[in-house]
Parts: sequence; C-alpha cells; structure tokens
Amino acid sequence: MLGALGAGAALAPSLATAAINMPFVGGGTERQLTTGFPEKGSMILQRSRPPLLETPFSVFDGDILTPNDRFYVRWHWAVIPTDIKVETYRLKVHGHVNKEISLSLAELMAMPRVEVVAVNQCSGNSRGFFAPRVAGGQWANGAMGNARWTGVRLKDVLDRAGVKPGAVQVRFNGMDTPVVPEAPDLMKSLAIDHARDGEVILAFAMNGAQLPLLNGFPLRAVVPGWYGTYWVKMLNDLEVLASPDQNFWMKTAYTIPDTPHADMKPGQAGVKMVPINRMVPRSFITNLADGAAVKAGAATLVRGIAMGGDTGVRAVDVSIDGGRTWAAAKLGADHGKYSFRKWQTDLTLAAGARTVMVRCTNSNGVVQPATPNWNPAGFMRNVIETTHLHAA
Ligand SMILES: Nc1nc2c(c(=O)[nH]1)N[C@H]1C(S)=C(S)[C@@H](COP(=O)(O)O)O[C@H]1N2
Ligand SMILES: [Mo]
Repeated sequence: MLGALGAGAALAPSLATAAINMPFVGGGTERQLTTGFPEKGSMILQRSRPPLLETPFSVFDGDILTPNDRFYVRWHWAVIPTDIKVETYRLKVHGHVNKEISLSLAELMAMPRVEVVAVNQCSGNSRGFFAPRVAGGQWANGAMGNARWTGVRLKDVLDRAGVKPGAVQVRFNGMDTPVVPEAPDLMKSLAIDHARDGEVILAFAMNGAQLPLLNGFPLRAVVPGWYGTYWVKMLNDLEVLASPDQNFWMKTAYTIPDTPHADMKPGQAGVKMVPINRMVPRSFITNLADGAAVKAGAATLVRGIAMGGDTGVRAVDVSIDGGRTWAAAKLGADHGKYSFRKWQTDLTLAAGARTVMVRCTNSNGVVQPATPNWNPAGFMRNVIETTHLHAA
C-alpha cells in the first residue's frame, strides 16, 4: 500500500483566481484558493512557506470523513523533505529504554494494526474570530478534519524497546527542520502513561490510503481527543525521557491559561500557563452559510457536524430564539467517540432576519459556552456558533 512518493514534489503553489471571503473580526478578509500543492485539491491558502492550507468549510457538509486531498495542512518550519525513500526510512526509538531500536516501515506494518476515526484540530482553529484580534495564522473554522487512521499502537512500539522504570514522557520528532540552525526543531511530548494507553497510535494510513506528504508521510502520531500539535508528522524519532521535556514547543509555545475554557483577559497578569491538551465540544451548521436565504413559514433542513472533543457527542441542540429555548437535533451514525458526528433538524422560520444557534454537549456533560473564550495565542476558540439567515 505504501509506495515511494513522486520524487521532489514541488511545494510552490500556483494561485487559482477564485477567492473566499471570511467575515473576520475587523472586516472581511479575502483569501485565495489554491490547487497548487501536491496531493491537495482546492484549499484556502494561508501561507505557502511553510504550507498552511485550510479546508473550505463546505467540505464538511460532505462525507463524515474529510477527504485526504481536502484535509488541512499546518507546518511550522519550511524545510520539509519532499523525496522520502520508503526503503531507507527508519523510526528510531531511544533514550530511557532497555534497548535502542530502529524500525523500518515494513517492520512497523507487520505489527498488529489498529484503526480509529478521529478529529485532528489545530489549537489555533478559528483564531481569526478572536476579539480582540490575536497574532498567528488567521484560520477560520477549517483547520480541522476527521479521518480514519490506520497504524500501530505507540505502546507496542515502546514495548519493543522496553521502557525503563522512571520514564516520564515520550518525545516525538519528525523529519522537518527549522530554516536556521539556531531555531528550535518542533518536538512534542506526551506523559508516559498517555503514550502507553493503547489509544495513541503511529499511523501510516489515512482514510485507507498512504498519508499525503503534507499530512506526514510516511508515519505520524495520532493522539485521539488531543489538539493537532501533538500529532507529529513525518515521525522518525521517539525519545523516552526520564525528566519533563523543557523544549520550546512544550514549555513556551502551545501553552494555555490554566483556567476554565483557557479564558483570560487581555493583559491580565499572573496567569498560570500549562501545555495545551484535550479538545472540547464544538458544533457547526454545514449546509447553510452565514447570511443564506431560506423560505419563510416552511420546513428548512438544517444540518451540520459536532465533535465531543476528548469524548463522544451526547446531544446537539439548536435554538432559533437567541438561546432562550433549545430543541434536540437528530444525531447521525456514530463512528466512535473521537469522530465528527453528523446532526440534522427541520426548522420553520418566520419571515425576517433570523438566527440559528447550535450547541454540543459531550458524553461527559461538558457544554459549549455561550460567550467566546480569549487568550493571547488564540487557542481553543469555543463558543456556541450563531448563523444568520434571511427567511422570506
Ligand atoms: N513534523 C511536524 N509535525 C507536526 C507539525 C509540524 O510543524 N511538524 N505541526 C503540528 C500541528 S501544530 C498541527 S495543527 C498538525 C496539523 O496536521 P495536518 O497538517 O496533518 O493537518 O500537525 C502537527 N504535527
Ligand atoms: Mo496546530
């Protein structure tokens, strides 16, 4: 199933003429669509070097699994190998282990396989909607995707090396490198018990096909229920650590206020910061864009997607009276607790300007908040989404 990737796939984009308007805070921002990246269809171009590509939101109204060629892309450094030799690729496992090992793809693929459907969402998904605005990639809601991941348990790989007593974390490193040697290579770590829980996998396939280069060919970490930053791509190095990881990407970047909803006030001092971790419930309408026209006094089908975050979706409710009353939507097929879940309902709207609000409650009883959270990095954006409709 894994073949060598076409030699030297170019990462330079060619811009298509189409554009997409996003109603960001502070005025509309026009964003280019591009079809110029290898193995990718039409994507919103955030940045070309390193590639930051957003999934156009209409894609989420399609199959519950986000197609590989429409799946968002996020890299931190621009030095990304484009010609990976499957025959010579090795995953090295070292550090606080009994025996350092180095596994080929063939060896990894001969191990017991597991599959999970799980949402990969960037910590900064929806950052463009933060008010006041924050620096960083101005994503709308398309820095997320849902896929069926196939691979091996991280636990099984670690067991082959033998984790020594006293291990505290496992650190992931991929084949991409910073543009200047002084800059910090991207590395992310998970607590040893998390790494060995049997749910964290090293995936070599996505939706039944090899990983697209830009989504981490030939191997990536899949950390169900946790933000995408831990899902290290082009993974070739696992280091078992005997003391907590102090590297820039764990200690400084990707930290959130240790408060409910990771919420704080702009300029607030003395806030304790912790590494970002579990995702939270979210829900969206996918078949009607903000500002769409619908028929007044007749049933309108409204449908969308929800995610429970670090657990399943218990309920999706909608409100057409500004959140005073809520009615349960009908949930679609359950693809596992880490997957998107479809929902739909029929609404009859009186003529005029109307709003539809959608709210997810997860299986732990966690509900989306009514007011948006804020933090300076623009992480974990979460609020009950409101769509404006014109009924006539
Ligand atoms: N090697 C490597 N892995 C990485 C990153 C990176 O810069 N380098 N970025 C991480 C971040 S922040 C996110 S959100 C996800 C995005 O995954 P995707 O590009 O497959 O959608 O990859 C993660 N894995
Ligand atoms: Mo991210």
